[in-house]
Amino acid sequence: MPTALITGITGQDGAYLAQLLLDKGYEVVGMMRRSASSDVVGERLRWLGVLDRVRLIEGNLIDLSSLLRILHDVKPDEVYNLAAQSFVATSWQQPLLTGSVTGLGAANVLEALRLVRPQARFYQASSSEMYGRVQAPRQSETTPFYPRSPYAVAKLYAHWMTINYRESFGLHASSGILFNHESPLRGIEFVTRKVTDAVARIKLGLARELPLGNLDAQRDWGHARDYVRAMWLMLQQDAPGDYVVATGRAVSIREMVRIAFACVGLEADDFVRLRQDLLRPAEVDFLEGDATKARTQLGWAPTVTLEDMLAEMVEADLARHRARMG
Ligand code: NDP
Ligand code: GDR
Repeated sequence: MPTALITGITGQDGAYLAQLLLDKGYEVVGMMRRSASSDVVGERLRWLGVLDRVRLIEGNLIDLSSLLRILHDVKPDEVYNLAAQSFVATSWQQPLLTGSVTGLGAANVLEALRLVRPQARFYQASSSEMYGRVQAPRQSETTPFYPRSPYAVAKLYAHWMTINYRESFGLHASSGILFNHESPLRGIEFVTRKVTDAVARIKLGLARELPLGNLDAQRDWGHARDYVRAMWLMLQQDAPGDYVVATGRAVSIREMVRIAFACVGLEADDFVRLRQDLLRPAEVDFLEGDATKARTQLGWAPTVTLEDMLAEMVEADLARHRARMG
């Protein structure tokens, strides 16, 4: 039975990846940072019904000694580095923390791997945010990067460190350049989940409006369950590499909001309020990925449309709020 170590197992992707690997017969070990609310941090794993099947181990991306200890004890065959300060807006408020965790944190994992477990295969959670002010109409593995936030700059450092450790030390280190992916387990601060949660509350009479920032930005949105499958596929290849994972369809925030409200028969325009303070200091206006390499080399393709995903998210948020109302 292969063993996988997942950093960031308590996040959206960590939970779906843990479920996928358990279904494939892996022993799954998740690194979790110490929290004063440890009773709730496993909520996503519980929601998927896998909390009791994973082994959780305490550590932190910015504590190299904890990573060395964990790799030494767990002896994983595969390491998925999903942990990060992942919210772009926060990265302007906490740029140094974002650099430490999202950037240097990845270097810590790579360094620990090189020293303790160089035979393990490594996955780095890179991001379409690295394209920022896009240099090509559709972004692929060969499109130059132009990061537009402290988060994206930190991810770019981690991305190049992954490539550098592959080339310098021969590590089987791959980088997935994943475009936005969502699910009912998406953090509530990200725009899709913020919207579906508001749609549910408005429908149930618990809220009357939805404050939003830039509605003109466009994103290429897929489903997290599809995207964690691409992560796993990357580590099953004989040679490591970098892969764009995307649907190839860009949709504006405005249109996404319209689709989400339509799920419950409401008009978005009646509820959306524009708020200047939700605009970002620098915006990524447009992202649309070209996942040809993932399709041809990994045999990967997305299976869920934006419409179906938003419907699933709205349903889940309605169920959550109904349960709370009793
Ligand atoms: P989440 O924000 O849901 O999860 C982030 C995880 O990182 C959480 O488990 C969090 O723990 C953990 N974490 C944060 N700081 C530390 C730390 N110092 N030490 C250890 N763990 C830490 O992110 P997603 O699941 O959405 O994304 C997974 C990864 O993929 C991230 O690296 C993200 O940047 C990247 N990515 C995501 C995309 C997306 O659209 N979702 C697209 C491209 C890349 P806790 O629960 O304690 O907060
Ligand atoms: P993003 O996701 O920044 O693309 O990063 P987010 O959902 O936060 O923003 C998407 C777009 O929506 C606009 N927007 C708003 N965003 C939020 N969060 N809240 C609002 O009220 C709002 N109004 C408009 C934003 O300006 C932006 O243009 C996500 C994260 O998961 C990263 O970790 C990951 O790397 C990238 O996706 C790919």
